[in-house]
Amino acid sequence: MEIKEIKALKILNANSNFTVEVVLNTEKGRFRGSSPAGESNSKYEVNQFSRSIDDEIASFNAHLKKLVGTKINGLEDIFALEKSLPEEFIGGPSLSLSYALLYGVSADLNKEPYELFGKKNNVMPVCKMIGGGLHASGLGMDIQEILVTTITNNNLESINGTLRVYKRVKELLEDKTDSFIGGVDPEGGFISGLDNYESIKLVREAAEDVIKENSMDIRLGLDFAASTFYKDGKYRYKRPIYGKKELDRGEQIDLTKKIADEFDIFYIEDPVDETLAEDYGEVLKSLGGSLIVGDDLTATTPERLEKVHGSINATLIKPNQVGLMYKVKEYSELADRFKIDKVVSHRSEETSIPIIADLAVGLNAKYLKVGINRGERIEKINRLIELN
Ligand code: 2PG
Ligand code: MG
Repeated sequence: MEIKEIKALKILNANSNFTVEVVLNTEKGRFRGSSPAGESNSKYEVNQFSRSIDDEIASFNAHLKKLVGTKINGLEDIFALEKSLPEEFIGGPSLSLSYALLYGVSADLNKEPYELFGKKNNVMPVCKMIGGGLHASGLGMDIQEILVTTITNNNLESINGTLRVYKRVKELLEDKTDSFIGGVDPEGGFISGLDNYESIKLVREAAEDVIKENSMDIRLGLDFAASTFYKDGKYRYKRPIYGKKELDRGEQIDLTKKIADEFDIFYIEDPVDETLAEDYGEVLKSLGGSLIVGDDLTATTPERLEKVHGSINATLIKPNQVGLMYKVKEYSELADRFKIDKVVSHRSEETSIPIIADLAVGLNAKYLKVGINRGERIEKINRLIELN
């Protein structure tokens, strides 16, 4: 495939902030890649832009002009191009370019994007029910996400079950609170107005209702995003869970165990501060039957996973945390080597391309973490259905 024309432009992401899109023309047509952003970011992830977005795009366009005429024939050529990019473009620009090239190359080879990576797997969605933390502008729970997944080998069945719980959560919120008027966060999670404990209890109740009606195995998850409320050595809850507002490290580990036991939590993401790998390890020791998931801890960065792999048994893969697809692939292979389950994930400020569904399938991830409401999330869910 030859790059005939290529340019970068400013577009809006799904949280009404600007990001970069790369538009590529080849003899097969026009292909677009764009990069998402996060509202709660890890200190270990790359910055999306190294200067103002307008300056970044102007400078990136000057670089892209030099790529016209370049031949890209497969994944290895994309990786080589990534390695030749000046450091200043690593982040939003590099990932948008790689995504556009992934689409262009797969069309050229008459393949689906996931086929460039490998094996097709039956990936199950992990979906957000209720949002809090920075995703709810500090107005809801301290915990960032209450999630639901199902244990089945059929992803359409899984999407169905998850959707049923989501709709039941909505009904229960309507019944039980006066303040709920249907609002959702950028990922499609409801903003409940209930505190942490009551919100988890409500999702448990919704899941039980669906389990009873459909005899499905439905599991609950939490993304604490604990770094967002860890300040000066204490976890500071606005809405205490078991009566205490300020928790030290040991108390947060105990709280995680207690709440996981009480509500049978299967998936536990970032329960402690991102810098405290040994505390993840403590959680893993006592809750090893659940998935202890590193996100802010690991930031899709191979060097981080090398360091902390012993303290988790699952990890998110968010390509824009590292900005380069060759690093994403390296990270994914490293996770396999350490026998760590992989969860490819959306960001709060997504764009509308469904590429992460292809990546989840191609990288042989167990799960795709994604919202089950809002158009840009539904794009990914629908692509998963298509690849079933
Ligand atoms: C997370 C993500 C996605 P953000 O913390 O797991 O849910 O949120 O994109 O804001 O980092
Ligand atoms: Mg997270």
